[in-house]
Amino acid sequence: MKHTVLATLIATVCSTSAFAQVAVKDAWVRATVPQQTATGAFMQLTAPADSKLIEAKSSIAGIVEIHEMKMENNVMKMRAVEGVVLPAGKAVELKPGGYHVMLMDLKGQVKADDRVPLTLVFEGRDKKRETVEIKAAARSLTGAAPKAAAKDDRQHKY
Ligand SMILES: [Cu+2]
Repeated sequence: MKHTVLATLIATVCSTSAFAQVAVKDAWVRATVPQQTATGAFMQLTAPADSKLIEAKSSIAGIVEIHEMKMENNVMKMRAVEGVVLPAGKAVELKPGGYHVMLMDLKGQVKADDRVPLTLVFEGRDKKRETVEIKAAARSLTGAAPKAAAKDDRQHKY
């Protein structure tokens, strides 16, 4: 009986926060070499209701922007975007070759296995903002990155 009560309580608490928060999965940051001043953060976002990733911050970078990478005339180009649209319940991928959180003016080298703090700001249709704090694991370039991603890196000048 006690278990049932507790389980119900947990379910209530969890569903409340799940409803309010955008789920962030598999967040990672590309590790850097010394003197490198910028890198990218990648993750999968699933919003419970239509919303938008509008801002990102990190204590390891002086400037953080939301970028989109696209092939234009066979050249991989990236540009800052106002945000990433997150349709309700649909997982949206921030990945090499697509959307990413650009960390610039880095305060130091990002080493593999570092835990990089990221603050993500989302805005719902009602213009209500919500902030999600995460820690993204740094992964090195020489790690098991997919081949397609490695190919993009040669054209994408961080
Ligand atoms: Cu970028």
